Amino acid sequence: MEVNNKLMMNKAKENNAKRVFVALGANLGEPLQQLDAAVEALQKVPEINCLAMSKVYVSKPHGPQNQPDFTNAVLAIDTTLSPEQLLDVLQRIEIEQGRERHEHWGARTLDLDIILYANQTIQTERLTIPHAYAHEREFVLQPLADLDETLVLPQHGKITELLKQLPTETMEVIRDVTTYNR
Ligand code: A4P
Ligand code: MG
Repeated sequence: MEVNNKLMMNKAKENNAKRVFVALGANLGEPLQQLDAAVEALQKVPEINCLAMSKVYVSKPHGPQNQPDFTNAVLAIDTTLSPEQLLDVLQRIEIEQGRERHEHWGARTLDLDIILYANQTIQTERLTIPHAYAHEREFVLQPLADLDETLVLPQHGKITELLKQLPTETMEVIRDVTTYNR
């Protein structure tokens, strides 16, 4: 089903929740199933309302090259959780889905990153929001654009402008629909 951004915006206002975008990534096991399982797990959290999942993309790893290609997507949610509470939930799901941590920027069964939390800029020991590398990653910005082309990354600008500098053609679309998950 196509995403209706207006509908999404109205909902956030109604229940006073924050609109948040979570990046999903995996390159071990069954990556696409890992992403879908993560969305299902997030839907089960009472304080989280999953609104829409972007198209799903496969691309070469940024960083160390001696690892499998990554599967990536972005999920739009509304949540009443604080950024730290949401991070706790994401890390719990990463662990429950068997994530193994080896090297920085290395292979993983599931990586869940908070890309945007409303229009807030956050810098704490545990959290950098917007995500520190979002502005230079086509595998984050293109799925964000699938969900809402008008998004702006605080301090970096419009995602459509940032995307013009990036090699989006190198990504393969493996699921060509933006889906509601309710
Ligand atoms: N942290 C800080 N800010 C955030 C945030 N906005 N969201 C902290 C989530 N976590 C945040 O992360 C380490 C710490 O980051 C967390 O404990 C949290 O407090 P991590 O996931 O445990 O470890 P990491 O792998 O060292 O870092 P990170 O940042 O998740 O890795 P990246 O930057 O996501 O890089 N290439 C392709 N094509 N696709 C990919 O998805 N991913 C990576 C991983 C590299 N190359 C890739 C991809
Ligand atoms: Mg992470």
